[in-house]
Amino acid sequence: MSDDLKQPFLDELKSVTSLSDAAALKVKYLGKKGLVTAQIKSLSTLSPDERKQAGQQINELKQFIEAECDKKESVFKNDELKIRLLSESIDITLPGKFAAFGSEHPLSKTLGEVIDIFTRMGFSVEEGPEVELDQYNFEALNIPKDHPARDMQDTFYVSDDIVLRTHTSPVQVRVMENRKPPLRFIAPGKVYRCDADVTHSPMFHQVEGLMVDKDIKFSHLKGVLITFLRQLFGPDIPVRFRPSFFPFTEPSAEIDMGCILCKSAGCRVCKGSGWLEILGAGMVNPKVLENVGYDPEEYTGFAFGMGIERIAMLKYSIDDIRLLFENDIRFLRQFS
Ligand code: 2U9
Repeated sequence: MSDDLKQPFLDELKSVTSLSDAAALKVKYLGKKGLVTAQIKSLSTLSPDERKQAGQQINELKQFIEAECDKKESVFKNDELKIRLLSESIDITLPGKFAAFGSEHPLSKTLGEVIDIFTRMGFSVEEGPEVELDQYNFEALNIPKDHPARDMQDTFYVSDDIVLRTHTSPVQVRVMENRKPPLRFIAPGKVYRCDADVTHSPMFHQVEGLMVDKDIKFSHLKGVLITFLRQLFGPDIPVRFRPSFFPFTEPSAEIDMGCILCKSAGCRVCKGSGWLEILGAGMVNPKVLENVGYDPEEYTGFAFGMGIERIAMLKYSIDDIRLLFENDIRFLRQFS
């Protein structure tokens, strides 16, 4: 009886033209209500001998149909894959999509260069809190209660005895309190002063430095700072030292370099003088050494300070400090 089905199946197989046709044909013959399945069910009506023979035949037919349908299915699957691969092929000659690159902020760049120069001269890098005790920000540095630097106009007071540090000098005080000379380090970081115009921001960055040991002299200070400026601005940059005053250094100096914008000819930025003020420095005041428990007869030291915004503005000809903090992408892109 199963042979009755073989020829019709083969006829129908010829007209199969798709994967779904092949699947439908399989269901028609081998599905739950399929033609072959019906024959298998009817086996129970036969005598045991007949059942054995017919069962074998049906089984063979079932396997034959299964194999033929699978063959067709795999042919169509293969065709579908070929079509998909063709339609999804990638043109590797097309230009790629470029991700926009970021760039280092001019302040980070400047700060990085300054730190590199001092580390190459053997200075380590120290940090400290931005919210500071009056004691560390002023008292230890020989800045008395009535000094103009403590004026409410300049200092952000958190409470009577706590301020936002107005310089990174308290870092030096803390390090000196905890260590003995020889010391040679810089203290970079944010500082806060109540001041705002095109060249002043209430938050700005300083790098201060300190070197303390036996027999440290003003000539060491000169050597280190001239070397620093020539590494940062070029080997031919003129440098001059002018006498000045700071409560924490004695003697004190302000250091100028030849104006890089007009090559010392005189311009708007150097106010016609040909010189730019770039650093403050001096020999650490013996009172400050005493305040941290050092014997000023045994140890001497020099200290210096600079504003990173000012250096970045000069280096990159930026005429408004606010440009450094507005994060306007059109401005920042120019430093990539
Ligand atoms: C200790 C002892 C001495 C740090 C110094 C200056 C001179 C200085 C200014 C430069 C531009 C601040 O950012 S600015 O406005 N700094 O002129 N700073 S000497 O002297 C110290 C610091 C700590 C214990």
